[in-house]
Order: sequence, then C-alpha cells, then structure tokens
Amino acid sequence: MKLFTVLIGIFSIFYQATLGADLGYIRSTLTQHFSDARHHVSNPAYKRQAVQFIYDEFQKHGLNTNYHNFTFREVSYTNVIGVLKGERFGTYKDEIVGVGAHYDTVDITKGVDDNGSGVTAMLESLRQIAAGNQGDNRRKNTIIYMAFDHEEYGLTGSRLAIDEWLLPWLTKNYGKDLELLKPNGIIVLDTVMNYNSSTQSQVIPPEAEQIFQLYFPKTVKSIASDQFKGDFLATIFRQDLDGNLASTFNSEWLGEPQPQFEIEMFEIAIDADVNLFGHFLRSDHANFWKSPIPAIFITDSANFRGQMQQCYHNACDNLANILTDNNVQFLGKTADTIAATLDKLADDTGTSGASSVCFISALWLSIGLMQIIP
Ligand SMILES: *[C@@H]1O[C@H](CO)[C@@H](O)[C@H](O)[C@H]1NC(C)=O
Ligand SMILES: *[C@@H]1O[C@H](CO)[C@@H](O)[C@H](O)[C@H]1NC(C)=O
Ligand SMILES: CC(=O)N[C@H]1CO[C@H](CO)[C@@H](O)[C@@H]1O
Repeated sequence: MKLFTVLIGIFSIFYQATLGADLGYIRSTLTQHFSDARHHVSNPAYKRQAVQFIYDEFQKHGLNTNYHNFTFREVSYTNVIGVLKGERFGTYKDEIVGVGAHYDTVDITKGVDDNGSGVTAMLESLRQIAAGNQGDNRRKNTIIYMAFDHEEYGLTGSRLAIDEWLLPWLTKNYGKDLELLKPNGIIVLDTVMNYNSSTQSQVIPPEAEQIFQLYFPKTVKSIASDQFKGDFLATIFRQDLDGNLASTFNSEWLGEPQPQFEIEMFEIAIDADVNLFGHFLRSDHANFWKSPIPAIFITDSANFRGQMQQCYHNACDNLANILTDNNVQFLGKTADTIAATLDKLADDTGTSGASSVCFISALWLSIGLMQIIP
C-alpha cells in the first residue's frame, strides 16, 4: 500500500508539472499584487511593488531578466523583459515565441481584470514553463516574457519596448538581417478573466455590428447560436501572418479540460484594412503588428461583457467582483493554454510531447502496479 501511495504522489507531481494551473498562486498573485490601481500618479507605491514582484518572479523562474526604463512626458516608466534562451539562440533558426501583458492601469480602477488578469496568467504560465526547464533540458527555441508599462496612452510601453529594447537586442544577438528570422510571435493578454455564462451577457460593439457580420460571419453566428453568452475567450489575429500562433493556441485550448470555457476566433482577412476593427487594436499587439513580429490578441472583450460593461476602467473592476471561482478557473485554463502553446512552439522536436508521453506512462505504470500490489 505504501508503494501505491508513493506512486500516487509521483503521479500528482507529474500532474502538477504537466497539467493544471495552480489556482492558489493565481488567487494570491491577484490579491497581493494586482488588486489596486497601478498608476504613476494615483498609486505609485503599489505600482512600484508590482513591477518589483514581476521582476522577482521572472528571475526566480530562471529568466534572464531586464528592466527597460523609459521616460515619456517627463515621467519614468518600466517594462520588464525576461528571456529563456533556447538551443538555437543567436541563430536565424530560432523561432522565438513570447507572451506579454501590461501591468499598469488607469488612475481610478483597481485593475483586477484590466489587466491584473493578463499579468497573472502570464506569470502562472511561467511557473509551469520553468518546471519543465530544469537542468540541461533546454528547449529548441527562445521564449520571451514581457510585462509592459504605460499601455494607457497610445500603447507607449510596448511601442518603446519593441523600438528601444527588442529590435536592438535582436540585432545584437542575431545579426543585422532580421528578415531571416522567423519568430513564432507573441501572445498578448489583456483583460482576460471575466467569464459570464448568462445569456445576453456578451455584447457585439453596436457601431461595429455590420462590420463584424461581414468579416467574421461564422464567429458571430456561433456567439448568437449560444444566446450571446460571455463564456469564451477571444483570439484576434491576422490571417497567415499570425496564423500558426493562433491555431496552436486554439488547438491547445480545445485540448484542455473544462469545455464550458469556450474560445472564439476572430481572423482578420489578409486583404482587410485592420483599421476597420478599432476595438481589435486596443492593446499592445497592435505595436507588434506594425513590426516584423507576429502577435495574437487574447481578451475577454473587456467592456463588452457582463459586469465589465459598468466596471471597465472603474473602481468596481475589483476583487469582490472579479475574483470568483469561475473566473479563477477560466484564468487557469488560459495560463495552461499559454504554457502548452509556448512549450509546443519552443520545441518543435517533440520534447514537449515527451512530458505527456512520460505522464501517460506514469499513469499506466501506476494503474498496472495498483493491480499487482495488494
Ligand atoms: C529601472 O527601474 C527600476 C524600477 O522601476 C529600478 O529598480 C532600476 O534601478 C531602474 N534602472 C535604471 C538603470 O535606472
Ligand atoms: C453576467 O452578466 C450580467 C449582465 O449581462 C450581469 O447582470 C451578471 O451579474 C453577470 N454575472 C457574473 C457572474 O458576473
Ligand atoms: C482590451 C482592453 O481593455 N485594454 C485596456 C487595457 O487597459 C488600458 C489602460 O488601463 C486601456 O487603455 C485598454 O483599452
């Protein structure tokens, strides 16, 4: 019986390492670090603590961590960027993959959903990625984590992170011919934990209804046939350009448990003018779309769903409203999907598959031994 207990123990370690977000970590991270305004005027001390926490988490999990400080209209801001070098680091074969989220808020909000949720999912995915990165077990491709400051005015933080940090860093480490580099791209998370399974809780932006019908007929139909439940995460991406990252994220999501948490894809046709979709340009991915780096935008649709219709950029985007069991689990699924997507794209030789093979053999082994052991 003792051996059986040990096996169950091993089994649950595998389970923890390969599947399943740590919901306790998600709750404590949101509560302790992302539950009050992170604004340079209204709450600078809390904002400084948040940036320090992100930096420490990046370092603790083995990222090569950097501050990218910048000044905008005489105020100083800080992006945090962490790098996990793959075997192909420094060569044009390195199909870099990344994840990013902004941690700042507007002045009066508590910013739990917007955008404490995105940073928290990013950090939880890092915890899982780091668990699979012990010793010499390096992935093929490099992974980059980015926490952006100052999203709120013109997406300044990410724009400068790309222009002042990322592109010079790529040139320095990979050489001048950046067009030879074929990055997988970056997953940008913004306002991602508001799940609402009530009918009619999801709104299509009224002024954009026709455009949505015209450009995303299948997706709109799918939401309508589900009686406008706000029970999905939205993936927004450009056809072909971001397609590989988007389809990997989508299929990893569908492979996770908890099918009540759905996903909807908004694919912007390659010949469409992206400026038609103003709401789809509301986060940091928009700056990547102007750069040579692919990006997908992951969101719960912010002010177009349920309570966030009132709470968006307001004081009630707070723990009392947002930190529900459903929302924490929904965010957990997002973190798991990010980790699985990064793992898959960073390692195209199938070592990421190896952890699930390992996991399945551990499962079979324990079931087999359970039958042998009295
Ligand atoms: C950048 O900002 C961080 C925190 O905001 C600070 O700790 C660090 O010393 C700054 N680095 C430089 C070079 O100014
Ligand atoms: C879901 O959305 C409706 C409004 O559309 C709101 O009244 C309700 O409180 C929301 N439920 C949750 C759990 O947020
Ligand atoms: C998608 C979304 O709601 N993004 C918002 C994130 O937060 C900033 C500032 O808090 C807003 O300006 C964005 O619109």
